[in-house]
Amino acid sequence: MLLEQLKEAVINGDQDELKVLCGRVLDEKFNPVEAVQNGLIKGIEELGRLWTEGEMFLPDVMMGADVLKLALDILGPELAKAEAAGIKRDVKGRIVIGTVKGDIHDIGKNIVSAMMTAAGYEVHDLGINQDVAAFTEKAEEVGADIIALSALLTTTMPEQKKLVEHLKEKGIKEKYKVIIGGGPTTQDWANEIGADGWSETAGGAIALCDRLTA
Ligand code: B12
Repeated sequence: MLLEQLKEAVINGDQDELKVLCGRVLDEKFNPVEAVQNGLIKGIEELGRLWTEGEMFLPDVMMGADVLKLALDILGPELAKAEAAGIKRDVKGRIVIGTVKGDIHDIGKNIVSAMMTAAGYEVHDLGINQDVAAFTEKAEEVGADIIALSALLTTTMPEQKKLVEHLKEKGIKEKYKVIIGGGPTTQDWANEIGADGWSETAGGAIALCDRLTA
């Protein structure tokens, strides 16, 4: 019931309801990992599906993403405690993610980033308009396993290629798996630039990360 309500709150983009439900998760000592994985994420997945099928509009997706982010902020400390207590939440790997230089689209990236966090990854989100050096420096600093690049414009896709080249030039490509995504990108583009993976959806991005870090 609570899981279903969490899912609905994301779909409806209902922040007030979400805050009440997160309060219940905390008060009733409901497993926070369960709340994220089988409640909130189900909501954003459903919203993404409805949006793809034209049954919801983009602002609905944005509101859902905001609600999901808010929930992760509220439940964050509990998720960390669950991890400390050994409740099934291993940090599966470290990911540096961001939107490439020249590009300010971040809705999809934020969804992917939130879902990566919820799926158990340690995520370092650089935000928008980030050059290749920023990705590389952060990845070196935190010992990342994966560098994830979002690009929504055909004019900014070349930044994804530049990152792979930059890593090769520095002789550190082997240390990282590079994954890419965003509207105009394709598996062919990923192959062409030597990226390690591509996904069209946020759910697919998690499956991809799981494969690459297995
Ligand atoms: C919202 C939007 C904006 C907003 C962005 C707000 C924000 N905070 O992000 C605003 C209004 C600011 C904007 C600006 C512009 N936009 Co715009 N925008 C869009 C729009 C309508 C939706 C994009 C979106 O958020 N989709 C929803 C999310 C959920 O989908 P997504 O980003 O694709 O992400 C999913 C997957 O791709 C994947 N994914 C995403 N990132 C990653 C990363 C990894 C690693 C992985 C594995 C997967 C993954 O998972 C996500 C979830 O499933 C699109 C049209 C469209 N239908 O896509 C145009 C669009 C992207 N914009 C476009 C353009 C041209 C612009 C502008 C240049 C317009 C202008 N002349 O100023 C500027 C560019 C500014 C800049 N420098 O970046 C064009 C791009 C054309 C092209 N192919 O180059 C589009 C396609 C519209 C069009 N049909 O012409 N835009």
